[in-house]
Formats: sequence, structure tokens, C-alpha cells
Amino acid sequence: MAERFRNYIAGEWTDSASGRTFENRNPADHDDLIGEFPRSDEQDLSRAVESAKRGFEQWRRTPAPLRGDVLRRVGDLLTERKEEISRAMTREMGKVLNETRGDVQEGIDTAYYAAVEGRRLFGHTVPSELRDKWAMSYRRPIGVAGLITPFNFPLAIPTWKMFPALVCGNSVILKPAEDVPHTSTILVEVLIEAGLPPDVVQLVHGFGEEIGAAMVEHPEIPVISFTGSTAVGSQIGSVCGRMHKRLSLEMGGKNAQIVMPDAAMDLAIEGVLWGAFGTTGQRCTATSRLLLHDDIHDEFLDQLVDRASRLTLGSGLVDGNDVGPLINQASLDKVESYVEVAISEGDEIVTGGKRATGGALDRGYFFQPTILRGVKPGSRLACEEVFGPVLSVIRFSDLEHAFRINNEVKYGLSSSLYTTDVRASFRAMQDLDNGITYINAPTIGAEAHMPFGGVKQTGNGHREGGWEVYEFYSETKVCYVDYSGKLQRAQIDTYDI
Ligand code: UN1
Repeated sequence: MAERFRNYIAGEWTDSASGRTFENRNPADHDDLIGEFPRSDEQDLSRAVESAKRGFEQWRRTPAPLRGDVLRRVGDLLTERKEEISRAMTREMGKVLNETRGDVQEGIDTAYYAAVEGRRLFGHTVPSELRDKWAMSYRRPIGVAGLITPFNFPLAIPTWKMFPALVCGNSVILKPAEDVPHTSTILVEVLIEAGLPPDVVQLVHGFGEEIGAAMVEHPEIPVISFTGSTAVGSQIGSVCGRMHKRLSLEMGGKNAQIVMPDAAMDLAIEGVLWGAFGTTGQRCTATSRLLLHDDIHDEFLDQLVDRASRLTLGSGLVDGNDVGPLINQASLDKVESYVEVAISEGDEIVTGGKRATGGALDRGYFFQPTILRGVKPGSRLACEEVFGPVLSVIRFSDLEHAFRINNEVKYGLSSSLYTTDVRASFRAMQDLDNGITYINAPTIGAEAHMPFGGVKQTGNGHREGGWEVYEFYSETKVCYVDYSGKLQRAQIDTYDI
């Protein structure tokens, strides 16, 4: 019998109202059934919203430093359970244990950062134009926040959204990706154990087209935060625009690592291996383009191919494996179809290019780390997000040329420049059209206390992480206090100095 997991609604672990479920299996081994999870719909959502509204009334009145204290305990509990959560995460998501430990650590860092923000949440007090009058602003919570999260960071991304939302005084409804429902189940257990009032958090499992869409369309969820594809983000954006909802979108990337001839070559090779094939390329920050200067192109590529072809594929739970599986069959099919596109566009496969098979690999969604050379700027492989272990190599002649190639895609999440030239580094920070630029580090690896997000089609102007996300989850309230005892008319009454 498969283990049966539940939603968390109105302070109880509960089945879906319809009784329907879906299966969660290990992407490295189809035979490994993790459990059955509720397939939720509008009925479950209605109950979750009613509870979250009660939770909001209670929580918005709880002093923010106390809200922060709950998050500090969450950080402590995640630290205690780090190894167990990492293993559960690798089992359902696939990436290797070292990476799932990093994912949990990102959640822990986000919790401790949030705990401290509970003692800040700064407003401003500024001079009034008038005498005996104060002018000030402070941050108020908004209401019920609907959080829709992807499969690739099963703990970190829910925490990026949830913890700031909670510290600001909102209640939250989390809809995790259907591929990774177990990790968020543990996260909600931890929140409750840490002392979060039960109505303040709701967990609804299920599919994007069903429960996810219902959340976006629900009139009593005024805030939506979504991480996922640009196509789905656009649909969500049109609904939220029509309903005047506050919306944060984190979407696709086509991130480039640029290598100049003066770079430390070994460092640049380590960087691209990690950026392109870590998390099996399933990060929105993944390095999916490698821009090599003409002078080093061939030599760099030879060494890189040698290293990439030696990466070991297999279950992320087994020590020594470097690269885990893709998340599911659809993802495997998509990656495979991009290799066909590459061939039709005349790109040359220099390593990989196929499903990885044989022995235990046959039971999972494994794809060989793949490098394509001769990819032409403007071609599909150079422009579209693959979300898998496929790296497109593009040549360039000088820095300006590399910047142009970097900037000509519709996405703008992260970029990276390897060089020892300080002028080139600062030019890159200024001219690369991305939300994040790394110098001498790969395109992945953002830190929890810094704003995270991208420009152009990657986002809609908001940032997760860092101090900025606290503005997203709160409204500015402005207050004036006039203690002059008389009517003072702004912009009309003037005083002699
Ligand atoms: C994502 O891929 O959606 O910077 C997030 C990084 C990680 C987060 C990635 N800290 O790669």
C-alpha cells in the first residue's frame, strides 16, 4: 500500500474533497512509489481560503518581531532535520544529495534572514511641509498570499516566498509542484511545530491547471507569487492584471557564461560544468550558453568535453554520482526534442545527445550531459530555454560582440564573465542586460539575502529574496499626524521662515 499524504487545511491534515489522488514517484527509479497525494480542486481551495482569512486576522495583529521568532524556530528545526529533508527531496526531485543539502540550507538561510527582518520592516519618517505635523510611512500586510512553486528547488523556493510573506503578516496558501509534494509537506509540518498558528498556512496539492488556476482566479487571494515557465506566467499575468492582483513572476532564463582569453581557464571550466550540469540543468539560472572567445574556443572546448563526458549519472542518493535524472517523462521528451532541433539547425554534438541507458538508468529519466558546438546566435538552441543538461557553445570575437550575443535573447536572469581584466568586469556589470551578473563565478548560486530575479521576459519587475521581497508582500501605509490644533492646508498655507 502506498503511503497516503494529505493537504493541510484549517489546521488539519485532510484528503481532497473529491477523494482523488495522484502518485509521486522517484524520477531516478519509476518503481519507487513515494506516495499518493490529494488532487485538490475549488472545493478544497474554498475551505483553505476561509481558514487563511481567519489566520490573517490573527496573524496581522501579532507583532512582527514575534512573527520573526517563529521563523527563527523554523530555521532551527530545518537545521535539525536537514539530512532527512535532503534525502526525501533527492528521492522525489532527483538532484544529488549535495545539492539537496544546499537547497535545504537556502531555506535555513532564508528563515534566519526573515527572523531578523521581523525586527526591521522599515518605514520612513520624514519632515512635513507644515509645522507641528509628522509625516511617516509603515508597512502593512496585504491578506492571503497564493504561492505556486516549481519542482527544481522543492524547499528553497517555497521558503523564499512563504517566509517573507509570513513575516510581513500575511497568511499563505502553498501549491507546490505536483512532482515534489513531499518536501513541502515536511515544510508545513515544521512551520506548525515551530508555533505558527494553524490557520496561517494552508497546503493544497494538485495540478497547475486545476488548483493552481483556481488560486489565481480566486477573488480573495489578492497576492500571487509564481515561479515557472514564461508561458504559464503570461497566462497568470493576464488574469491577475484583470483582477488587479499583486503578482510576482519568476520565469525562464537563457543564461550565458562568457570566457575571455585572459581568464583562469581551469576556473572557467569548473564554473561551466557546475552551471550547466548541476541540477541536471534544471535551474532557471542554469548556464545554457557558453560564449567562447575565438582565441581559446577550440582548446577550452576540448578540455570541457573531456570533463563533461566523465560526469557520472545515476541516483542522487548514491555517493559519487554527479548528475541525477530529469524530473519526468515530459521533461525527458522535451530535452530530446531540442537535440533534434539542434541537429536540424546544423549544430554539432560534441558530447552526449542521448538518453542515458543501461542497468539502473533504465528505470529513470536520465539524459547525458550534452554539449553542442557551432550554435548560431538567433537560432532556437541559442534562444529558447531547454531546462535540461544541454549547453550551446557560441563563439565571439571581442567583448562587445559577447555582450550583444548575451543581450539578444528575450530572457534576462543571470550572466557570467570570466576574465582577469577589471575594466571588462565593470563593463559587464554595467552592460549585461540581466538581473544578476557574476564575475569569475558561474550563472548559478544566488544567495538568500540578496534580491533574486531577472529583466525582460524572465520576470515582471519584482525580486525574490533580500530586502526587496518584503516590499512585495506588504503595502505602504502613509500617516500624517497634525498636532498644531488648527486646520493646516497642504500646498496652500505657507509660513514665513
Ligand atoms: C531557480 O532555478 O529557480 O541561484 C532558482 C541559484 C539558486 C536558485 C535557483 N540559488 O541557482
